[in-house]
Amino acid sequence: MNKAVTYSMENDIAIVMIDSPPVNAVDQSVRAGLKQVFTELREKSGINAIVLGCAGKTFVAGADIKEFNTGIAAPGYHEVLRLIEDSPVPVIAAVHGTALGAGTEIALACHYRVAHEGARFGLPELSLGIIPGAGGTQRLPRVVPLDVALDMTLSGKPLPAAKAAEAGLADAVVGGEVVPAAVAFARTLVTKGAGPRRTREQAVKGAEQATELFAAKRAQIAKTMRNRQSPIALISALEAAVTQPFDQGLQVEGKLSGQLEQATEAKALRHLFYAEREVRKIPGLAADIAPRPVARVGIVGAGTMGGGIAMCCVNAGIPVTLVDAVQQNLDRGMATIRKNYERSVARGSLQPEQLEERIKLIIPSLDFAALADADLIIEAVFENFALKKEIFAKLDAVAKPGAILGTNTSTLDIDLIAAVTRRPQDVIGLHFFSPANVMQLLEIVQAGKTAPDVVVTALEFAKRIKKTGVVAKVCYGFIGNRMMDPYAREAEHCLLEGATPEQVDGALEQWGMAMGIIAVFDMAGVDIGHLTRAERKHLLPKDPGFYRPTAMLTERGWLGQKTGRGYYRYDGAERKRTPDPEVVALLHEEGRRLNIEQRKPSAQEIQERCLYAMINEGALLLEEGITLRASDIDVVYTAGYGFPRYRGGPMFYADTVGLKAVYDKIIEFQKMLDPQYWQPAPLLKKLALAGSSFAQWQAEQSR
Ligand code: T1G
Repeated sequence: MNKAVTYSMENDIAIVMIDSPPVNAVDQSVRAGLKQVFTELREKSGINAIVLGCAGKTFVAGADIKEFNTGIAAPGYHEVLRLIEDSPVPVIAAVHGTALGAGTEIALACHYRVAHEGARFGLPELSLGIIPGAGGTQRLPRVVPLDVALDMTLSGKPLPAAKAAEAGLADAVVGGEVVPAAVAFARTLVTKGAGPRRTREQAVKGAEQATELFAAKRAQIAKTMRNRQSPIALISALEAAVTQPFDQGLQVEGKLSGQLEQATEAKALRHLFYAEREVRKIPGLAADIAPRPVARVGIVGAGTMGGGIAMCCVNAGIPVTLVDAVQQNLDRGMATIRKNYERSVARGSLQPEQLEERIKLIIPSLDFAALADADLIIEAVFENFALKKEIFAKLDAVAKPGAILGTNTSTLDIDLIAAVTRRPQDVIGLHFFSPANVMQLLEIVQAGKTAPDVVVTALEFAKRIKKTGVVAKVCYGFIGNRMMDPYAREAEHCLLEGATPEQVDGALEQWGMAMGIIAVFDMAGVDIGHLTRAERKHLLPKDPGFYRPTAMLTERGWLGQKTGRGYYRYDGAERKRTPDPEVVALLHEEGRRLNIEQRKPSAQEIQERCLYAMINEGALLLEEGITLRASDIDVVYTAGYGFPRYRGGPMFYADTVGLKAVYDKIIEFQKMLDPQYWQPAPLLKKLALAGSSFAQWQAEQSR
């Protein structure tokens, strides 16, 4: 037996255990081990049932993703799973943790499934741009109803054990150790003479609704999963389960799965899988630096951001002291938090008792002294430099020694904020994105004097509150907003050249952005950017057209959704945007007044100008050392800015276009547009002319 898969006997029941840390991902050694053991057990007498379980924190969590780049070495999945399924005695899967991808597929090849109450089953392959490739699309609808199989595979959301049992995916749900429970379950099967229940021999459940189900799902993915191949392939594979015999259905799944694995979409999503784990690794920070304990968090500012951050903490069970200068703000902040949780209860995603537990974890106070026992204090007040400095001076006086002082600023210089304290080493940027209780991204800004263990603590805190923490150094806008500036600058300039807001947003959304940037400005408030730029007027380009549309709308009080009109009009509660001819005429007239050529840029030009300006800024960030890796930029944009995951992030996308093509287009824009904005970043130029890529550059940096 290889060490990845072993078995032992408990009287007439064989207990097979997979042990392949850290998550029992299936690689060649696991498949070979399963083949060897199940072949041996087939020939062994005196066995009446087999239990298959896993050591460690979880049942098989999926195929080893590293194999996608190397190919699946023999024995293949179908050979191994068929061996399990063809066992002459009942095979019972003992499932705990997260049985994802191949994990659920192995469990489906078993005849019965016993799940720990905390276990979850899932087929999240779409999140990797592929479809289940080990029979999942053929076996799942033979165990759960077709509509459940469709929802599980399209959403990729894991199914908790109780719901899995309701659907028929788990035959028993237990509270204690799952392997002994599975052995007991096996014994009952043997006693009652229940033999193998081979999944492939079962009929698809709910096949009679197949036609309308598939039609409805195809319509849904056409709208919500644009530009992607894997969802379409998934429906075809599930359809084969209904229309074809099992073995032919497996072949359809295999063909579709093979086509997807090497497509750009899958490569982009695998890139992000690794990138989202790489962000936690900070070169130069010793791996053994311990995080400081964070048992209580203080938050200054009970507004939208402060309230959202408080929710993130109490959702993770961390008590919060929420401080504001005005009782009315505190009351409004607490009421907003309660209202947000009530919406979750109404949606069924939160139990009423959980709502009260979380609210109880927040102590509102008007007194800064209430922060004295906080281990981490996050300032989340209005973006005003003087106010922030005043607050940090007060925090310096009340916070206990070793407390970490975080600022949620998105644009101000954290070095200068730290300088008003006697503890600059304890000051760090914690830039949440609004709404903080929803958005995944947390930019962790390491100021010049921030201590290494403060960075490590921030990364640990991010994981604890289920955020994706990305470390940045201090510059205007850090990573995300710094790159958003040129991206939005081009979008706005197109409006002065004859394009309309719906053409600009349409081009960006058709390309894959969750929301066009013009509509984003309306949602966030058109004046926000304008006021921030007003604070640094002396640093702005000498260009009357620079963000001129935002200035004009702000001057008129057309601030977006919050005033019922901005670039678009917003009527009714659902805030659906409708074009505003008055704004279009105003901006085109302004463009002519500024002698800007009315070029009416095409959708492709809008996409290239916005995206390549963003990519070029990203290259500057890499050169300046503001960000550690090109893949960190990709994580920032896919986790915090609605950048389509199936394109991998700005820098991965640039590599798929080819840096030489990006560079050549920038040179073309330099001649066609305002050259001050189209100076190629030296790193981009160097890599483009060398035929290299950001990925290669990053790999060389990490050697
Ligand atoms: N392959 C290889 N390594 C993996 C892995 C995987 N599937 N999943 C996790 N790891 C590594 C990860 O890189 C990290 O390594 C360590 O385990 C801990 O991970 C045939 C084709 C299971 C919920 O998509 O969702 O099966 O950085 O930090 O927060 O049809 O990992 O420490 O060196 O994420 O506790 C389907 C992906 C694959 C599951 C655990 N399965 N993994 O979360 O730990 S496709 C997935 C996860 C497939 C079949 C198809 C999570 C987790 P390192 P972690 P965690």
